[in-house]
This record gives sequence, structure tokens and C-alpha cells, in this order.
Amino acid sequence: MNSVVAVAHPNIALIKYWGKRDEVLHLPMTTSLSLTLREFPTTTRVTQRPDLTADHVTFAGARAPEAFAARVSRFLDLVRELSGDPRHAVVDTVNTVPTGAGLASSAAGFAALALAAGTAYGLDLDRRALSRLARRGSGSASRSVFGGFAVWWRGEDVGDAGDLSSFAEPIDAPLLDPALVVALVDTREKTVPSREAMRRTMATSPFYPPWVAESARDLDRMRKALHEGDLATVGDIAEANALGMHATMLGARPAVRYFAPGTYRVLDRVLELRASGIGAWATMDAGPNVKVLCDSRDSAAVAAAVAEVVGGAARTVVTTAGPGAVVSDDGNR
Ligand code: 2P0
Repeated sequence: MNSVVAVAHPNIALIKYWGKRDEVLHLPMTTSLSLTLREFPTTTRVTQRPDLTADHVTFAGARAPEAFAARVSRFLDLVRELSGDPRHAVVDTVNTVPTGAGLASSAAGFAALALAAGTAYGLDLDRRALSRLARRGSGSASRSVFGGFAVWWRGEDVGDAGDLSSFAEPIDAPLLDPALVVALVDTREKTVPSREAMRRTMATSPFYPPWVAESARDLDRMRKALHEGDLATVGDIAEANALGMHATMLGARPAVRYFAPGTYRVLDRVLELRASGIGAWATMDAGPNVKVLCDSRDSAAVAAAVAEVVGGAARTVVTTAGPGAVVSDDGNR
């Protein structure tokens, strides 16, 4: 019985992925750039089972919800196609992301699944190929293959050329020691799933093309700032890129609006922190929660300031830079 356990962590994009040019291969419209976190690992075990006629998917020890199981099984179909090994599998996933924290669990989930399944089915993937495979599960998962800062290249063209050229790779930023303070504004399920929101934005928002063009400039400037250890420039670009992404959504018809009243309170508090001389910059994903980028040295002060406007310390989570996806020896004994 071939059984492999892999662990991966969520990532937060500082230059966002928003929109696909190919929905099947998950080829993005823009290159994105992220920070993988040390906290909230997802652990996934894939066990090949020749006796099964369908995959069996569990989540936190219980049978997984239908939609989740179907998405995992579709991903395994791809792995079976690539490996030529038709066996079905048992997939067990345990995820430690706080519910509704807006720390995309699909990124860690599909990075862990790609590594565990790729290894169990003998695909012998290098990190680039693993990143391309994870991308097929969820675009942002391509970045969680790597630790620290990672860039996921848009790639060229569509079809095979697009598939081969759209992968993530790590970015060195040895002068930086970043933290992200997550402000839990609202932990309810989001109203519009990000896939649907991206689609609607691309199809209807007049603000989308200019954001795509600006994003390419953001990328060049942020890579330079990361290299130079210039967190203030990284933060300024990240905040502008994220708010710009939300502006594209506000321009969609009908609009996709993820802002809640508490979101504005946190954004105001971030401005106040900067005015008081503490480096803090906001980013938001497909939900109302805000992630505040800062230097690790400032994370306690930033968390305390943010806690005041979101209803206490229990509604803030401090996260730092973490590792890429790994096969877990422990789980394989
Ligand atoms: C990101 N997000 O760059 C952006 C910013 C949300 C806002 O990647 O359709 O779950 O599976 O490729 O990766 C969320 O989208 O989407 C996301 P699919 P995914 O982190």
C-alpha cells in the first residue's frame, strides 16, 4: 500500500491573482507575488487503494462534503492521467486554518495534495513541475509549494505553452523579517466565491484592464524593493494592488463588494499606525478580513492596535513567514 503524507501552509498575495485567461489550466491574467505563512498547516495523506472503485475523501476525520470530495477526485483524475496509474485513493485532509479567517485554505490544501498524490503516484516532480500541478487544483496553490516570498509567473500563451510557462518560484529577501497580522472582521462564509467573482470582474468591469496593466508595474517595483529590503515600498505597493483589485470588483455588474463596516475600521487604523510612525500596510482577499503587513518587530504593537477596532485580541492572529510544502516523514512511518 502506497501512502504519503504532505504538509503545506497558506500564502497571502501581496500582488494579487485575480482572473484567469484559461479556466481549465488555471492560467492567470497576471503574475502574482505572495508570502507563505509559518502558521496553519494543512496535512494531507494519500493512500492508493487498488480495491476501491472510487476515491474516498475525508476532512478532519469525517466524510468530506460532496463539493470538496468531487474537486479532490477531479484533481486525482489528473494525477492518474499523468502517471498512467489508474488506482483510486483514500485522501485524508486535516486543516488548521481558523474557519472564515480568509486565509485561503485551498492554497495550502492543493499544495499538500499535489505533493502527496504526486509522490504516491510516482510522478517524480521537481519543484517547478509540482507548482504547475498544484496550480491545476487552485491557482494560488502554485505559490504554497514554496516558502517565504514566491512569485507565480503568468506565463505565455495558452494550451501547452501556457501550462509549461506558468509556475511559481521563490524570491530571496534576506533583509526582511515580515509578519502579517490577520484582523478577523467577519468570519462568516463569503457571499460570492472567488472563482465566480473573478469571472464576473473580468467579464463586466471597465476597471479590470487598467488594474492588469498596473499590476505588471507593481511586480517590477516590488521585486526590486524585496531585493533591497525596503518593506515600506513593498507595503505601499501591496496595499495599492489589493485596493485596486477591489476597485475592479466594485466596477463589476453586479458589483462584488467584500468590504464590511469593520473592514473600514481596520483600514483607518492602519493609516493611523503609519501616521504614528509604525510601518503597517493593509491587504485584503476575497472577503472582509484585513491582513496587515509589518516588520516582525512591530507585530505585537500592530496586533494590539488592530484588536481595539475588531473587538479584542481574540480577533487578531499574528503570522510570520514559513516553509514550502514537504513530505512528512512522521506520517509515513
Ligand atoms: C490571491 N485570491 O492571489 C487571490 C487574491 C483571492 C484574492 O487566489 O479559482 O482559490 O482555485 O484558481 O486560488 C483565491 O483564488 O482560485 C485567490 P482558483 P483561488 O491569493
